[in-house]
Amino acid sequence: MRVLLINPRFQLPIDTRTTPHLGIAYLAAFSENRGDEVRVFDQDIEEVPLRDVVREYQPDIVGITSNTPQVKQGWLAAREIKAVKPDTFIVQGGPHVSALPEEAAARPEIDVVARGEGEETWIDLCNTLERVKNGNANFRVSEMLDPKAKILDKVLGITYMTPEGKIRHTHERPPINDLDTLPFPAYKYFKMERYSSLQPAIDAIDKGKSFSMMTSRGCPYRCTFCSQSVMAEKWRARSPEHVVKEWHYLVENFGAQEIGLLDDSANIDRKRLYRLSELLIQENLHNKAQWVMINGIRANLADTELLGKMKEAGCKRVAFGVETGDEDILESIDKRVTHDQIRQAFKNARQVGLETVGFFIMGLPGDTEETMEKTIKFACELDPLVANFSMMTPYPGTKVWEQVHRNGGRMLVKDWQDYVFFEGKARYEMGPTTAEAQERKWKEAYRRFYLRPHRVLNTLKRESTWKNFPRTLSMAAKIVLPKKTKDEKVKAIIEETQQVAC
Ligand code: B12
Ligand code: SF4
Repeated sequence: MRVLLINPRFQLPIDTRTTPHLGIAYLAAFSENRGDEVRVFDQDIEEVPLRDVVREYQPDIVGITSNTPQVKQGWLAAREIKAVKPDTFIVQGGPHVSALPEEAAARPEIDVVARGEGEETWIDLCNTLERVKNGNANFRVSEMLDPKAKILDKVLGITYMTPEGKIRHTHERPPINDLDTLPFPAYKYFKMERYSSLQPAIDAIDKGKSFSMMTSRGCPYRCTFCSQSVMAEKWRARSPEHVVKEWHYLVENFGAQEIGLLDDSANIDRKRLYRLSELLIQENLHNKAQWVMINGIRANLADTELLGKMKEAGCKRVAFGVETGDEDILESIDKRVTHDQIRQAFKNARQVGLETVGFFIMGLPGDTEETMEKTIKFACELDPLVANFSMMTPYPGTKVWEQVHRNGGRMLVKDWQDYVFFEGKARYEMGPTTAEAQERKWKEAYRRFYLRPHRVLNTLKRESTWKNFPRTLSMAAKIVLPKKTKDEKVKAIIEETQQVAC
């Protein structure tokens, strides 16, 4: 079959970099193993219109990924495909539709929603479609969705709307148990030369060959603000040996110079991470590509022995989710870590020579001017190399979303595309957590953290400041200058997306 996988267009209101989508890369690898012809269309970097690709390629099945701010662009893409080729079977997956499957399933341009971890569901759908289409010259997508035909009943983890307008959910799909059975992400379907670098939030060198990797999936914690709609609560890990094989593959086939680990909580099993570090040294990979932890690792499990070995194995930077400087709020968000553990983790990282990133949230439920002040002070005390202050954005499926909707909070964003948190705009307000206080403290946080004299001096001394000078300049402008209006291109995208109901 001909498979088309789409990462819908998306713009962040910050200067952003582009990176191949790992979820799409896994789906592509599974499709390749099934024997399908595969194409990836990443709207962030494509120059040709989607409709031209569909007209020429004539896909049988299209998979569209979507997080919350991307979801409407996903629907627009699906509409464009159906307008060119109405019998295309369109599946939408990813974090947003996993949290709100009914909303997407009810859209006429979406045939099926894949909930949660998607590889097995995707292959199941491809097998089913192929079986139904085989020898059926008059195939119509509605045949698949007809409940009387029971075609989709056995495909676990999906939601769809029947031709009569009824929403059906099949049972949950159990998570993939043995992650060592996963193929490596299939980057060969991506136009690799068009991607800029690893992460917008991290100062990797622009145009450096950087790749993402996930060595474990899931997280056993359930912090109230975190959107955990995709991966199961059960934490599952790849073996260090399997990870090292992929490391070799990225270094030797793609010339990877930098690897970002995207795990939600990479050090849940500290022995595994220690062993991975040992293997990287043994296999001489520690000299080939430096690596950074993109997401926070657990502060309560970050001892000097582990961090020291990671440093020896080529790790450059670790991140910790600090979230708040207020003890009571820290407890209320269920982070299950204490400020002393966080202090110790930063101290340990510094002791072994690792750079640090701290993630902080302004506007957690219960936050007031005073508690946000404590967050700023705590950030300055910990003094990580990078302090990232997000605006609390209640995503569907999170506990904070429920709190806001049940406890009389008020969402200040109406459109899914505005569910982004790197912009200094409050996304909700509730009780003492006013929009005005959130926005003022967010701005103050950046100014006070980064404009301290020793920070300015350190920034000027850093090599990456000068290597990425235009980027550094634009970041600095964001801290000291008022927000600029969005440029014409961004405006056009926003207007286009506003035509789709949220
Ligand atoms: C790396 C990352 C980024 C990177 C790259 C994003 C990207 N396009 O890959 C950057 C830094 C750009 C980023 C930005 C943002 N991110 Co982010 N990001 C992640 C992170 C840490 C890893 C993503 C990943 O690679 N996962 C591994 C792959 C294998 O999983 P996956 O992509 O979800 O795909 C699987 C399933 O979802 C499903 N699936 C997905 N698509 C499809 C399609 C089909 C057809 C099928 C069948 C299945 C399927 O199958 C896949 C394989 O199992 C996740 C956390 C996480 N654990 O996933 C957050 C996460 C996705 N991000 C999140 C958020 C909120 C954002 C931002 C909105 C933040 C902001 N700035 O305001 C922006 C959005 C920007 C954008 N362009 O997408 C949330 C999403 C919540 C939501 N409701 O949408 C997450 C879940 C973090 C969290 N726990 O809250 N992010
Ligand atoms: S914030 Fe981190 S530790 Fe908390 S639930 Fe999300 S991934 Fe897990």
